[in-house]
Amino acid sequence: MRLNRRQLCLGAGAVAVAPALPATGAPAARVDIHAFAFEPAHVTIRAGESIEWINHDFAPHTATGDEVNWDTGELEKNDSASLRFDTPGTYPYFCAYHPHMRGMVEVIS
Ligand SMILES: [Cu+2]
Repeated sequence: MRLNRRQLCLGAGAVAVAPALPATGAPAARVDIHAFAFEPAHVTIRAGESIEWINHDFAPHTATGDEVNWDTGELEKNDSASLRFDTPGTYPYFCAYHPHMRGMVEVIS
């Protein structure tokens, strides 16, 4: 995945360690971004597993945590990004360009 300047700044300013890190290994789940929606909108993985987001729209999208402490960076059409979640919890997220686009990552132990 590509780290951009905005992500690096977010990382440096975050109080806690970002809950999502670059993926290692194959993703355990995939979220398709299609017609301005995350599909599926709710994904459950185990701690240490990764999720891959793929944008199928012409419009750019992101998956950005509600606390803005993690995101995929901008995904153009056919771009993908994978992030690993190590800590159990629920991580609601949105698209930075279209905040009505909502999703939820649930990480179980
Ligand atoms: Cu979007």
